[in-house]
Amino acid sequence: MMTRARLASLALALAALPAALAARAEESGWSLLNMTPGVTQMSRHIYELHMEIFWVCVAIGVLVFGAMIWSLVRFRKSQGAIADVSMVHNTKVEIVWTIVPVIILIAMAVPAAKTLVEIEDTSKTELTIKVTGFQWGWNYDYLDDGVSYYSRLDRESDFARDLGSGIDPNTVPHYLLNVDHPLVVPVGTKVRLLITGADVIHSWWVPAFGVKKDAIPGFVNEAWFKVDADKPGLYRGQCAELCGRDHGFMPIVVDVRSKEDFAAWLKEKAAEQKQAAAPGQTPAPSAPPATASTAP
Ligand SMILES: [Cu+2]
Repeated sequence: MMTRARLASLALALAALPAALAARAEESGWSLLNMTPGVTQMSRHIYELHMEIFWVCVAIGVLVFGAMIWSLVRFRKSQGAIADVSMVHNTKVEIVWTIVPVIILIAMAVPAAKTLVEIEDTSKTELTIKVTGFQWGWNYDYLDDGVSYYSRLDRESDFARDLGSGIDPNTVPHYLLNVDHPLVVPVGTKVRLLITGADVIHSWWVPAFGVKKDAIPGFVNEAWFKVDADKPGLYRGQCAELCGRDHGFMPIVVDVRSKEDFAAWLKEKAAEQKQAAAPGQTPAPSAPPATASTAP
C-alpha cells in the first residue's frame, strides 16, 4: 500500500509532467512536431486549448490502457482466473461511465467555446482588407485607402518550377513560398480580413496567425488577427483548399511592419496607384493579370 505522502508526491510529479515534457521537447527539437504558439494572441489561445485537450487525452489514454493492461495481466487464465459470465448488467458502473465522460466533455467544451467566440469576434477592428482568391493568386484591397494589388508566386520560383527549366529548386530562396507583392500589415493592430473567391474555393491560411478561412465565390468570410507588437517580420502561408492545377503555386506572404513603416508604405502605395489611374494614363488593372505559365 502506498502511503499518503507517497501518493501526494506522485500526484505532484504528475502535475508537473506536462511542463517538464514541454521543456524537454523544446530542447530536443521534438516540439517541431507540435502545433506552434504563433505570433498573435489568438494563435496562442488556440495553442493553449490544443495543449489542454492533448493532456486530457493523454490522461484518459493512460487510465484506460493502464486498467486494460493491468486486468489482462492480473486476471490471466494461467493464474487460474475464471471469466465472470454472470455480470451482464451493473447499474452503478453504467451511471459512472456515463457521468464521468459527460463531465469531461463539458470541461473541454467550456475553453473550446471561449476560443471559438474569440476567433469569430471581428468587432473593433482597426484595418479592413478584402482578400480575393484567384486561380492562382491573391488580390488584396485596402478598403479604406483605395489600395489594391495582386500577389502571386515570385518569378524565380515560377521559372524554376517549369519542367526542364534547368534551374535547381534548391538554389531558389524560399522556393514556392515567395510572392512578388506580400500583404503588408502593421503590428499591434486588429486587422479584419474579408475573404472571398473569384472563381473556385480557395483558403487563406497563415499558421503563425492562427488564421485559416475559406475563400468562397459569392460569400464573404471574416477573419481577424493582431500580431504581437514585438513580432514584426515575414510570415508565410499557402492556399489550403485544393483549387485546381496550380493550387500548390499560390503561396501567401505577410509582411508585418511597425505602425510608422506601414503608414508610410500605405501612403506611398496609394499615391502610386492614384497616379497610375490618372486621366491620360492607362488605368490600373482591377482584375489580376493572367497567370503567366509556360506549361503547354
Ligand atoms: Cu487556391
